[in-house]
Amino acid sequence: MTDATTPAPERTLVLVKPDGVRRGLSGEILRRIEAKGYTLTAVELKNATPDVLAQHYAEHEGKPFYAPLVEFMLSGPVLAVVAEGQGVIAGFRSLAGATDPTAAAPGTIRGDLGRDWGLKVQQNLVHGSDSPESAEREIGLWFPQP
Ligand code: IDP
Repeated sequence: MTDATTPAPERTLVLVKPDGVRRGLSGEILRRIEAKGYTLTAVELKNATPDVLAQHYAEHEGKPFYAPLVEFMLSGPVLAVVAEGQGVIAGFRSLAGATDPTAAAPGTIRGDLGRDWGLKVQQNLVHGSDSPESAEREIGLWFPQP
C-alpha cells in the first residue's frame, strides 16, 4: 500500500534495440533484468517513429552518428520495457555495460552479447535511461497515457 510518505518505486525505460530483437536476444535480456531482482511493469514490441526518436535522442542531434542511429532504430521493431526497483536506473546501466560493446566488460549485456560491427552507429543491443528525469520523460514518450 502506498501513501504520501511512501516514495514511488524508481523506474527506468529499457529498449531492446532492433539488433537485439533481430538476434532473438529479447528473452535473455529480460531474464537478466528479472534475475537482478527488478520487476517488469510494461513490455511491448513497438515500431519506433521518427518523431519519437527525435525526442528520445534530442541530446545527440547534430552529432555524426545521429542520422545513422535514427536509421538503425527504424530498421526493425524494438522491445520497450519499463523496469522498476530500488536503484534500477544505475543498476540497469551496470547490467548493460559500456556503450561500445568491444569495450564493455564481460558479464554485461553488451560485453557478453554485443559486438562492434564496425558500422557508423554502435549496435549495442539496449538502451537504458540515465537519470530519473530522463526515465520519466522516456517512459512518457514510449508509453503515452491517453
Ligand atoms: P548509452 O546508450 O550507452 O547511454 P549514449 O551516449 O546515450 O550511450 O548514445 C546513445 C546511442 O548512440 C548509443 O547507445 C549508441 O547506439 C550510439 N552512439 C553513441 N556514441 C556513438 C559513437 O561515438 N559512434 C557511434 N554510435 C554511437
